[in-house]
Amino acid sequence: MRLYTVLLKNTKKIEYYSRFSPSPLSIKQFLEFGRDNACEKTSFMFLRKELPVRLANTMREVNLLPDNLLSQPSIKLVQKWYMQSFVELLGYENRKPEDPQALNDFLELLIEIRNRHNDVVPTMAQGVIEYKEKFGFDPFVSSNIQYFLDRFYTNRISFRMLINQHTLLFGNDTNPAHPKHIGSIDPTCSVAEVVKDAYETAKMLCEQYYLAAPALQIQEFNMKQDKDKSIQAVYVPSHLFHMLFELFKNSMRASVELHEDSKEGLPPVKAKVTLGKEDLSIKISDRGGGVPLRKIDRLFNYMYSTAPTPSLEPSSTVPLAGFGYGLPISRLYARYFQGDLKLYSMEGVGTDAVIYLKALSSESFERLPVFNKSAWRHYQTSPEADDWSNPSKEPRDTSKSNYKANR
Ligand code: P4A
Repeated sequence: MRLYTVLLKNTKKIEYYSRFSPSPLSIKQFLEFGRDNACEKTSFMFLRKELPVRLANTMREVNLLPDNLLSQPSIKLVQKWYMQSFVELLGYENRKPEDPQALNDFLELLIEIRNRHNDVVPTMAQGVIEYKEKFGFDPFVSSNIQYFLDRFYTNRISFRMLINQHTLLFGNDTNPAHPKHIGSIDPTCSVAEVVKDAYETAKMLCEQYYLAAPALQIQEFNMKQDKDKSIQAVYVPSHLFHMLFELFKNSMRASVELHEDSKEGLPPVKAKVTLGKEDLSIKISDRGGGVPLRKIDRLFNYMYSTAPTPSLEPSSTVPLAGFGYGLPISRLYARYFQGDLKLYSMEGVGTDAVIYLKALSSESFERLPVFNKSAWRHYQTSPEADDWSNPSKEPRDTSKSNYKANR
């Protein structure tokens, strides 16, 4: 086939698959499917449709980004990876699930795709840097990027979740360290253990860099199960670790930098794990001096927190940078299964960070972006005049002719 025929065919396929909405699964469904004699054929038949649907939905949305951003080489590279993976998955549209070769090839392909997409996050970040260097910080483009990357990275988290479940359940790489796990899910995940684990890992980095680290105090309140029973969740421990590790790095950095020269020593970082009927909540509290409310949003802003120094290497100079995309992506992990991550800071004293998870695995449905008219509209709106007053312009000095037109 000639090149444009191939391109036309792929465009048509993306259009076709993007018209389906992704099918969200709950942790309970992941668990039940993986537990009772999981069927590779069933998984294959679900994924050969669902993975292209999820890819196509996000690829349509990439195309809505501003041209100045889309034309950056890093973004082009990411688009190429997505297109290649999409086309490779289409190769299974007509394969027979009864053919063991098809199942094996499919499993290999999923591993290849996972590896191909390993560096999507730093590469997209590089694209944002390239854009910022050429065009500067633009609040309108920043809010576009915020909306887009939140959806794009959520899609990526979900895509990897599906791939990991399939390869862990049906590959020979079944997790020998965690025989109880169902794919990447721990049906009896001890939350306090993950808290300790994330703390210890952050502590090592903190001590390397600052030669000191705050202590940890953990408290548990199990208000649902046996009061003296330590709190368990049905959850993906790696997701929980990712979020907690990020929060501990931030708390340690703030604490050490505030108390470096004080004689009283470092105040401990406190973790409180609670379980109610609906929520499982984890609070990480520090006395690191806090962040003023005005600056809290910036901690979650992709464009703002992308360092202007272009370097794709892992920043070995500041091991506790804790930044880049740590917080915004941690919040996406929490929201992915219907939870959330919030910062409550009191300037001058310290910060409480709370991770909220659903207590019930039957309520933890994947929260997935859908490409539709409403999403499309988000990229079309032009910057308008603010509909709230701007304090810096008031009171107006009517003696001089400095009235500002509203539009
Ligand atoms: N106070 N509190 C936090 C930070 C400061 C904080 C902070 C100065 C700011 C930036 C940063 C790391 C820490 C905290 C806990 C959090 C988040 C912020 O979860 O104590 O990295 C750029």
